[in-house]
Amino acid sequence: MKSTPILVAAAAVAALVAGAAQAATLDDVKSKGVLSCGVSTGLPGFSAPDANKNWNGIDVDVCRAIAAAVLGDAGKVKFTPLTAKERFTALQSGEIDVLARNTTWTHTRDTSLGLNFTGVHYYDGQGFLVTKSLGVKSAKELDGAAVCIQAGTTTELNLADYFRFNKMQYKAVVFDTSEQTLAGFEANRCDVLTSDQSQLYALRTKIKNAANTVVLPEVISKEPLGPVVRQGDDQWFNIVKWTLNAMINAEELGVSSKNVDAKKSDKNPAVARLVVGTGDMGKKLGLDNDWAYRILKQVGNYSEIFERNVGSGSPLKISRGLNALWNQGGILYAPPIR
Ligand SMILES: N[C@@H](CCC(=O)N[C@@H](CS)C(=O)NCC(=O)O)C(=O)O
Repeated sequence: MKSTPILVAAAAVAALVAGAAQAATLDDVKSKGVLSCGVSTGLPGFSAPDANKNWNGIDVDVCRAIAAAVLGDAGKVKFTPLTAKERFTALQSGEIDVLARNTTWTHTRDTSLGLNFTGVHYYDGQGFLVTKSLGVKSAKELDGAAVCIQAGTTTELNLADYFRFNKMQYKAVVFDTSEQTLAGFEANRCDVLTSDQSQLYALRTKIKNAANTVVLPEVISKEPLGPVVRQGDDQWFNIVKWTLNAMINAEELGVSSKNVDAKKSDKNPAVARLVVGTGDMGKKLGLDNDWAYRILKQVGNYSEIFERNVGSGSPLKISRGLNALWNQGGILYAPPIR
């Protein structure tokens, strides 16, 4: 078939876009001297600014770990707060280098947006928060409820599936940020607030009358949350993926921010590959061989980032559950560094 001018032009644009997508993010980040990380507008435990405008959370620590690996300094991160609706465009357009914003890995997002999920740093699932006075014990009793929800999320899609499948009606009351969603719930604009369960715990820490609310037992979806990059830059994809894997493997190997210096002389070859970079593990990523040492020294292993942000050392007090290591009753399993 002979190509029409329009087809030729379209192919040229596609080639340009592909070329742009292949631009080395690693080089960009190094020349900027800072990592641009897309986070939420404020979600305790995941990504939220404190009174001094310092960002904290498990997503924030993933950003810091990448900066430690790539730039040598976990502090060299510029955080860009994004609503659910804005987040993918910000990554596609190059405004951010990586998205770490409690974002669920789904088929559609991984295939049709020009983006790639690099792994899972928190296994979540969608739940429901109600006031005790509603007198409801199960989500199956929510027929006819008004539901506060955030736009542009998997939450919206799962809610529609769940109610349709269970032959129930609902009225969606839709907001753009979690702050607005919570305010809507507290102002009785809805009977129920639904979101990822971790976020219900996070929001509960902000509710004035938290003791009058209850999280219902049903978990209606799988929400594997992970960092996202653009398609077409395999080196950057590898760096983000192995930053996460380094933190998980470190927990498994008993290496933490506290003992990483002592572990430099450990006899276990797996520990040496991680903290000394034996086998040129850093070079294979396009980094230096101290990449993982810096992640662990400056940010910590997975257990440290979990506990301080969402676990026992945080107001959320979430137990490890599914997010425990595979050999400790959970499903966290990182491929080996070798
Ligand atoms: N994991 C789900 C939900 C993500 C989401 O945006 N959840 C809201 C519910 S609380 C949130 O985090 N808001 C934070 C914000 O407004 O910036 C997804 O990827 O679609």
